[in-house]
Amino acid sequence: MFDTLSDRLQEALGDVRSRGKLTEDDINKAMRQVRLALLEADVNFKVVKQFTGAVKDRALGADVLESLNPGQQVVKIVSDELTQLMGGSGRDLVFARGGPTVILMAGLQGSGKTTACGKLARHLREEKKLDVAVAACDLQRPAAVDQLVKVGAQAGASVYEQGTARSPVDVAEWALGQAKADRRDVLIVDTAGRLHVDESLMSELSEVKKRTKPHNVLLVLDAMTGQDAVNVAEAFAGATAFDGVILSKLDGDARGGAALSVKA
Ligand SMILES: Nc1nc2c(ncn2[C@@H]2O[C@H](COP(=O)(O)OP(=O)(O)OP(=O)(O)O)[C@@H](O)[C@H]2O)c(=O)[nH]1
Ligand SMILES: [Mg+2]
Repeated sequence: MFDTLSDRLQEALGDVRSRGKLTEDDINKAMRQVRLALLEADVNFKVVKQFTGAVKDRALGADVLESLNPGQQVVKIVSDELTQLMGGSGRDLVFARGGPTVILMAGLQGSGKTTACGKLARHLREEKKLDVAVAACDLQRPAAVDQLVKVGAQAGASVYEQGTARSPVDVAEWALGQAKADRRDVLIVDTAGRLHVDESLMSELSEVKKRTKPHNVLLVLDAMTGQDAVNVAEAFAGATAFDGVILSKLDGDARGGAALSVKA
């Protein structure tokens, strides 16, 4: 998915790269191409503006144009800034010192929360050798519990569920107690989605948060929704704090710009 963007950027910088000498005009021309490439990849326009501005400032300053290979320096600046945009050093999950590390999954309906629970559980089990449990706290749809039971089992995680009779908040609290008693390393809490970021979703989430005190709240966003994912992230950020974002469905034909935009 990022391949298309990468190709377009290579193309945009092709002319600059091979030049022995560069003028401000050359930089401007190249930045116009870079801007187009990013916009076509569905990157938020504010992000694009900031990005090309930062690259230009650095390229025009600090003797880059007078250096021996200005083209390659400009390419390096673009690559540096892209890395920074993608998260720089990146953020890892926070792990609890004793007792289970709680990870709360939040997101809109169908964004990929339950699937992400399974993927994360498998990753933590296989790569970090952790004992992982998942908690079925999506009680909006009766089938949601069954789905997590299946996904959890496939990932080799224990599944804590109590059907749909109790409230999601009670199940969450109960599951945390179980995870402690069973000495699990990690508890991943699957929650219900809603069609929109609305009050009932947010109050349920904040109640679950209060009772389980998660070390990590992860917002799951559907990459296929493109720029709308950015709006959802903003709406969530306005209502409740989250520590990280999981972008689902990146294997689809999404243009990927959302990934670069959400970070900003
Ligand atoms: N191709 C692809 N499909 C995905 C991915 N993640 C989720 N899906 C599909 O998207 C649909 C919704 O995924 P779920 O994980 O059930 O989403 P959810 O957020 O738990 O949905 P609700 O519980 O209804 O709020 C399912 O059909 C998944 O198979 C992904 O990374 N790639
Ligand atoms: Mg689900």
